Amino acid sequence: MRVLFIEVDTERDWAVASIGPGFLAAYLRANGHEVAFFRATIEMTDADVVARARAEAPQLIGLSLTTRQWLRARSIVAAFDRELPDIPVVAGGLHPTFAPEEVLAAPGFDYVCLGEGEGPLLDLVTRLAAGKKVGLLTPIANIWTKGGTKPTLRAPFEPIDQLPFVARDLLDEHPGLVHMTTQRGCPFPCTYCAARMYNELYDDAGGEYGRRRSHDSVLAELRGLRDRGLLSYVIFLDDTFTIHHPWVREFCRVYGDEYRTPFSLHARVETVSDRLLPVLAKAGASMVTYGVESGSERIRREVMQRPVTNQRFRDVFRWTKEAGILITANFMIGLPGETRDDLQMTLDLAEELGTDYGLYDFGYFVFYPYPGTHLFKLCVERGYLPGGYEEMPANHRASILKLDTITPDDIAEFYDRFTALRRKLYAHRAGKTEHVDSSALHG
Ligand code: B12
Ligand code: SF4
Repeated sequence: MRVLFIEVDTERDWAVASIGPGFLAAYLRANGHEVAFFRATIEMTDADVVARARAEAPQLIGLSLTTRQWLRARSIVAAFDRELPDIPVVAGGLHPTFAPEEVLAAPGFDYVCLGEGEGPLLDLVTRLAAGKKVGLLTPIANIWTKGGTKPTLRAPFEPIDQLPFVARDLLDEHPGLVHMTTQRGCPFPCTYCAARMYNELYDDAGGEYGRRRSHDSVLAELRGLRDRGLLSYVIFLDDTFTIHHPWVREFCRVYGDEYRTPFSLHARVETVSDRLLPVLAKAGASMVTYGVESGSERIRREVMQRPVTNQRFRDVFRWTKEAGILITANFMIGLPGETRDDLQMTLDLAEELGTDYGLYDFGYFVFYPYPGTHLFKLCVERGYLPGGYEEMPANHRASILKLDTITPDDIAEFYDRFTALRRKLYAHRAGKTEHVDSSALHG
């Protein structure tokens, strides 16, 4: 069967397309199916996307959707419904997983995949290829059919090493700039995070969502790329690369000996130490992204479930700088319970880390409550979400919430002050030309 994956770009073209379809495509190919891919760039109208999809002659269309991508995807799929009604559409990823009823209610969406997609999508494709129906009487675990009831969930894929390497032709990478994932799942409980909700989803299904590939598997994938001359910089996309130090140390030992190709990673300050950072640096780590999120310890503790002190950020940033690794960080403003004082603390901490503790660059985002998260539920319960919020884009630059402690104007003011601070930081290090990869600065 021929499955077409479409990457739905939102405000600008992303350097890398969704990783999920990259894995799904590899799995389908390994099982004898054909895949195609294209990017619905922002210039394309819905009619353009329809024309391109028609030309690809798929038998199934698959979309991977974050909440940010949802509104545009809905419009595109409505056009499919009118123009290509015979081609079924399946959606997966975070938004369909945590807002499945909303997705299935929209015209043109036939199936939603809940959670991890390899096994469920293969089952769906096999069933459709054989001309069989999928529905109430013939359910597939994880696949929710339009008009059907919520499916059961199968346990996460094990052993994870048996998944084929991601289909890189679907990622749209710049040659040599390699995006890698070594793990799935994150053990931390951040209340704003959609990614970690997969862990909770699977609590009910049995099985642990958190899994990490073996060194052999990761190194073999890198070796294959190097041998084809395609390895000049590695971006580890794992939510927290530095979980489980024995894994990280052994990885650094082998990677450092064999590759020493520069790489970037994401980490939480609780998961690094003054001993681990030099090990990472020696292996080739050139940049690390930390989530700071708030400068208010109260907000981090009471609202975000991130009970770490500001002093820990200062220490870890200093150690990272001393190890010779560039630091980027992400900040968030506009959370429930925040006051203007909290916003000021966040701005102050960003400035302090930038001026005195080696922060090289940062991203700053206005909080948007993602379906499925704890903060989404809190916003619903407290009436912070306005009527019709589903139609408002998740753009991270302006707040859609009606909070009782700060106004949208307060948030907009601090957003502008973050913009000014970032400009100041750039001016501060003007003349330097180091490369910062775009994935490091997303929220
Ligand atoms: C790498 C990454 C990026 C990359 C690539 C994007 C991508 N989607 O892969 C880049 C830098 C482009 C990016 C950008 C952004 N990102 Co980002 N990103 C990630 C990150 C760290 C890893 C994704 C990944 O590698 N997943 C690994 C694969 C294997 O897992 P998966 O995507 O879940 O896919 C599996 C299943 O979901 C399912 N599945 C997925 N798609 C499909 C499709 C079909 C048809 C089926 C059947 C199944 C299926 O099967 C897959 C394989 O098992 C995640 C965090 C995370 N852990 O997901 C955040 C995350 C996805 N990003 C997020 C955000 C907010 C953004 C930005 C909005 C940032 C910003 N503020 O501007 C942008 C928006 C991008 C967009 N177009 O909407 C949020 C999304 C929250 C939400 N509910 O929408 C996340 C969850 C981070 C977070 N903690 O909140 N991101
Ligand atoms: S924000 Fe980062 S550390 Fe927190 S749960 Fe999500 S992925 Fe894990």
